[in-house]
Amino acid sequence: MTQPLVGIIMGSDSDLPTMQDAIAVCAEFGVESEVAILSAHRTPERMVDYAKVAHQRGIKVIMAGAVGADHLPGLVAALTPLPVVGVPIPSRHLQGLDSLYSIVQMPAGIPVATVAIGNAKNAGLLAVQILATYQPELLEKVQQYRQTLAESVIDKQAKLDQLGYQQYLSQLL
Ligand code: RP5
Repeated sequence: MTQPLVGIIMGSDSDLPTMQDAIAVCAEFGVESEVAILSAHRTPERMVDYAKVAHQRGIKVIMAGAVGADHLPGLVAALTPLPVVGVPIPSRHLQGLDSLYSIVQMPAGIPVATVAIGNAKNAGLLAVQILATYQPELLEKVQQYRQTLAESVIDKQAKLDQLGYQQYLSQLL
């Protein structure tokens, strides 16, 4: 196993069902990642220890998922010079709006690049793209990925033209 370049952290194991999409993206692009459960409110010292030295261990970008008023992404961003991507985890009572506001509304000076509620996949892709800025092979993979996205839309159009919308819809359901 090589040195992980991406740190994927979350407040609890209950965030893992959402954050697994970020882990999967890293694996898909062949980017080594490490996964840690670090709670800003239950294990604040562990969070501080992790964030302060992550860059010295070779981590290049951190993804942090949290629910509600848990300020894990913002606090970690305050403790590290690395880019931090925040993932607002869907919450039971406020459907993740609380998580979104708590992560995205960082005051000036300490940014957290925040993705959509529950969209750990985009967090993973953003982390990969950050690494791709200095890794030409990874940049190539990102471009190939974009190409497959574009082709999937073109394939859908061709199928829609062939089937008509009613038959197309019946196959979707
Ligand atoms: C936060 O508390 C985490 O982000 C987690 O989503 C939330 C609730 O944790 P559990 O009660 O599910 O362990 O730290």
